[in-house]
Amino acid sequence: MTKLSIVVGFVFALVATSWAVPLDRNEISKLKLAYKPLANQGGEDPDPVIQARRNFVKQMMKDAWDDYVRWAWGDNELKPVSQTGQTGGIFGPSKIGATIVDSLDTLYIMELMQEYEMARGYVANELDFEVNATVSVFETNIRFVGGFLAAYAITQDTIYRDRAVEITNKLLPAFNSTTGIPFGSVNVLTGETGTNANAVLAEFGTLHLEFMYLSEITGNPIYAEKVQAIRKFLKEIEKPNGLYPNHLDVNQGRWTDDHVSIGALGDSYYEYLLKAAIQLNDQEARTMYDEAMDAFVNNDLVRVSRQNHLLYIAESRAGFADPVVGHLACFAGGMFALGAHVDPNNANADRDAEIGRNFTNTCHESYIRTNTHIGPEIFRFTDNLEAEAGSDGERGYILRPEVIESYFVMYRITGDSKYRDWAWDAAQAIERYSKAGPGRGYSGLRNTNSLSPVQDDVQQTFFLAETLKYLYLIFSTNDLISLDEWVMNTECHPLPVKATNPMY
Ligand code: DMJ
Repeated sequence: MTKLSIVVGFVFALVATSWAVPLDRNEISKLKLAYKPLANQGGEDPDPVIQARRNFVKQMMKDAWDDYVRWAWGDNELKPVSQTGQTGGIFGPSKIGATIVDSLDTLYIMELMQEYEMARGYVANELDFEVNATVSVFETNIRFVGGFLAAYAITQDTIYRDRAVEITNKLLPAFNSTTGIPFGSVNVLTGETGTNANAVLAEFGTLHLEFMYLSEITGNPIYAEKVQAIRKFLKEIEKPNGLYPNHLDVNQGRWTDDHVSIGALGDSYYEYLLKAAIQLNDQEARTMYDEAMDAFVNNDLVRVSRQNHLLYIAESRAGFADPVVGHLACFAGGMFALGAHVDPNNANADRDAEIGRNFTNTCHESYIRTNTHIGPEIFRFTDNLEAEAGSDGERGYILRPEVIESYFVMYRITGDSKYRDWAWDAAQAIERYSKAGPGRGYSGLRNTNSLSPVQDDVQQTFFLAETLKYLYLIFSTNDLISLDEWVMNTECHPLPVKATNPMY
């Protein structure tokens, strides 16, 4: 048992013994102060091979971070080939250090403390949200709000709570639609939302974990009210054949397409239903999650390939199954398995455990069938293709985490060492083909089948927030960010589970 588990256990025992009498907010604060922040808690596996792999991943993080610091400090992303910073895109023309905020908890968990202190200093003294920029509400929530909240939860440093409040308040004007479902983007200086009312399920459906926790730690109910209104709307709206289309008009309150996907545009909505159930024992969320997963199965979207019976989850267009899977969808292997693991008495537990295990295997196949052993952005199932991209345009890799994320969840749940081996194979491939040069950062690839692939010259922030954190944790012992006490937001920022973690 680690020191962290002992302290958590002791504090939790204190809470549990006084469970019969509700605690007031002051008493809870005292308990939270007694909780030792997560630092130097080990998590080191006794096996020297695993230790070496973990150290290797830590060095990857150091290289990615150091190169960003050297060439792009304060910019949102590093261009590791050009050795310069990149702004624009999801955070508009802002320079708000997205890589720094997304990296805070990874640096802390990996005990890169000098680097962490530098990142904290930026958040405390340099980061300025008073910029005339239109940002994605979803991306700002999962990377900035989620990044701050996880940093707050694992360090108890209130600077992160305060900055989470500041940026979330700047997102609130986005909720001024007829339905209360937020517009996709908002100007953080003026509060203007633009006129595009067509919103994405995976965007307005991926706010719940952060907003509920923010209300808890501030005592301000406004954030919880916003996401509870979204939940109510989605619970009540008619879903064709039980399926959620990917787009909705936030003023008219009606679906605007008939495209359904557990990958791009839909993905993290389903993830957050399950994770809200874990975070808060939210039974309504669990029921909606179960109904959504049943709909994928009952509409014949969970299929097997003709060649080798590889299980995959098809998309649906105009009521017809489209046998295509995006890299983004590969998080769902871990999701199905986690859903079965946390609720073993659920009527679908055996089915979902099987889907989780088999779909993770299929995503692994998409990796090992390329020449680089890095999987493509899109893979297909036809008479001629099995878990392979259909064109060069589908063969890119932008440092995404989802396949490694499912390996991590499967390893934590099953203890099967093959998931560590698969993760190691992917880590070595990334080191070999995505590294921009010795000691430098990492880049996406244009074609995962080429043995000398062209690099896309972007080091995505989620590489440091997610891909490297999942790799580090799979080579750590299970008590480092235990899944009994923490639930990962969709950007791999750990948030406390209310029933077991005194930091909730
Ligand atoms: C991340 O920002 C999150 O995981 C999100 O849910 C999906 N896309 C990227 C990574 O691929």
